Amino acid sequence: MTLRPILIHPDPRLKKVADPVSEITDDLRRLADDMLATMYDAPGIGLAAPQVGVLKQMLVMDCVKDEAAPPRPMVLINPKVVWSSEERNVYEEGCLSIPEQYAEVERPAEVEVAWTGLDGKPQAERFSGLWATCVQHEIDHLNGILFIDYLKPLKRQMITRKMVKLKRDRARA
Ligand code: K1U
Ligand code: ZN
Repeated sequence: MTLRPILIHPDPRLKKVADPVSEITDDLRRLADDMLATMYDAPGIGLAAPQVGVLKQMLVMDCVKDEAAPPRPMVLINPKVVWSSEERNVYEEGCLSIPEQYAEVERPAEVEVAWTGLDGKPQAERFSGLWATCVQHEIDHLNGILFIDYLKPLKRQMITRKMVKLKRDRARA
């Protein structure tokens, strides 16, 4: 298992629509293991394949907050939101591709998502709370959408400028 570098915004790969997965291969299983390890290491509660430079429709997440509770690592291949609640929820989101920047984003409070598991079987589940926020944030990544795309242009530009500077400073170090 390998920790993969996480792309930092702005990067053209974070703005592309990822390709559907057509076959579950050993390479894809390795990618899922690497993504989970990279997510836990960051630390984060979710990670989408484009964030590690792989333009495939796959995401991982684990939103278990209680440290005494067992972890619940999930791998979702070709996930689709098949139902959204009318009720909406505001959550202060972060993103591993936009480090140390947080902003409130409003999304449906509950969603039902259908996907293919690593075993190739179809699955579906209704998510609420942090799980609902996270799965929508990650599915957005698969469609080239970042949480800052929901913010006012001025705030988005300010964050983007900070990220350009962060990347420049990291490249110099
Ligand atoms: O997709 C990503 O960049 C991961 C992102 C997921 C996310 C966070 C908050 C709301 C929606 C989606 C993160 O994991 S940012 C880090 C984070 O939220 C966190 C880190 C350590 C402990 C708990 C949370
Ligand atoms: Zn993100």
